[in-house]
Amino acid sequence: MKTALSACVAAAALIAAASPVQAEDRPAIRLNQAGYEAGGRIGMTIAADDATPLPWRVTDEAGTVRAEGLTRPFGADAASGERVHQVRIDALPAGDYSVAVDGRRRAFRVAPRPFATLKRDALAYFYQNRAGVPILARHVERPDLARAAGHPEEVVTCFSGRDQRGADWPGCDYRLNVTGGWYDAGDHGKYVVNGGIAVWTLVDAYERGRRRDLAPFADGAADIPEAGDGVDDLLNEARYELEFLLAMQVPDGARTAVLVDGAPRVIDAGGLVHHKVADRAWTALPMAPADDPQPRLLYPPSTAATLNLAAVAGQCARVWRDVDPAFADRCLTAARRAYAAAKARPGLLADNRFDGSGAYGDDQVADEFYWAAAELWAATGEAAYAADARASAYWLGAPGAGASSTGDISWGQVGALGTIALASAPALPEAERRAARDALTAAARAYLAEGETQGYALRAAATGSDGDPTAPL
Ligand SMILES: [Ca+2]
Ligand SMILES: [Ca+2]
Repeated sequence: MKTALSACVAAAALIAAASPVQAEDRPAIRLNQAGYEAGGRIGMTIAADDATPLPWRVTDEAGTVRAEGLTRPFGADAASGERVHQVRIDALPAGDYSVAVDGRRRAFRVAPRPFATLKRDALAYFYQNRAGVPILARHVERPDLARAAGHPEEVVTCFSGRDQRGADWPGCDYRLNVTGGWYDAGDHGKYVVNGGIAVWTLVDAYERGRRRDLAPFADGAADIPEAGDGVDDLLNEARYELEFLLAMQVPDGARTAVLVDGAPRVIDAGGLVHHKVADRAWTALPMAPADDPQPRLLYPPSTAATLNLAAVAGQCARVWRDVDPAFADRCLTAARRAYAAAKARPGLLADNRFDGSGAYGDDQVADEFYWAAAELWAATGEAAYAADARASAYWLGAPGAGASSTGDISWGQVGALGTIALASAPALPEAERRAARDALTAAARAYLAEGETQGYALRAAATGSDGDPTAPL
């Protein structure tokens, strides 16, 4: 390893020595490296200090000029720190082209569906993060991505002992079988509040496809073990996490400690949902899940985790109704229990006090309440859930609502998920569905317009919110 690394460093030094103007040689024509959609608008950004427009020209493989014009000087772009120009081309047919600007040239491709493989890669991410089962070589891109099962029998009890802030936790007298689900991105923890948004997004993609008679992951389309079982593969992958989320719910009558006024207090926690299952202490990096030597523990229930289950289990009750009615019933029961438990305990906020895992703290759970009420309303049509959704500060038209109900989405900002549920649930009153759809359309237009204010046409301004209310750690 060291020898190979040394060789690389030496080679890089040689290249640097031979290229004294390396920084200026960077391609100044920046474009979409995956290609452009045939028939769609083409945008490019040129790094250039010039105050006046520069001529540009697009030629095809035969050298025939297919488009030409002048760049639009944009000026200073805050996100990149560069001064840039922009090129806009209305459309080109599929083919290979090159663009020339100011003595520089760059090749690009226009194709009917240049991003078609992206969704497959995105879904493969979830399979490769499955806990509890071996990741099989036949389902992954390279043999070295296969691995042994991590935490194949995760039957765990509650954290006990002193936390990093000096509070003493008593543990609990029950164990839950929480085998399965997905690991978080960077550690062996399994967290409800980021599992919830991921499940919801996959199931929502299934629903949106179905409304348009599309099934991008019809049974057999994905490279997962459940391909061929008769169920849409998107639902298979989502259910792998959903089963874990359901298992994280505290049984009726069970008692465990939660944080009340900064101190652990034992309560009847039935219906609440544990925030996470994770290692007692941080492990070294890198470490394969199967090699994790740390004890695994349930961490205290939180209102946010409980509402995540209420929302995705409510969505499950609707979507699985004609796929697996028994599972839909199970989801609905869990969703109702979770929602009631969260209403009874609205102030259980996770904070950063345990070693070995991220806090995923979120001190604003009004958006989670809105999301859960919207999903349960969509699932049941019941007036009590409708009343809660309408009474929410996130309800469209409520004072202070607006961007929060339709804007940036993250694990801790889920208001827009509630609005999307309202926009699409067929059981809801048409006027309210229309209001939700109109608000979402307006938000989408605002993101597009925001892109026009950016040198690289990014749909989020350099000074905008990053979506996360708190850091995960
Ligand atoms: Ca399947
Ligand atoms: Ca929140």
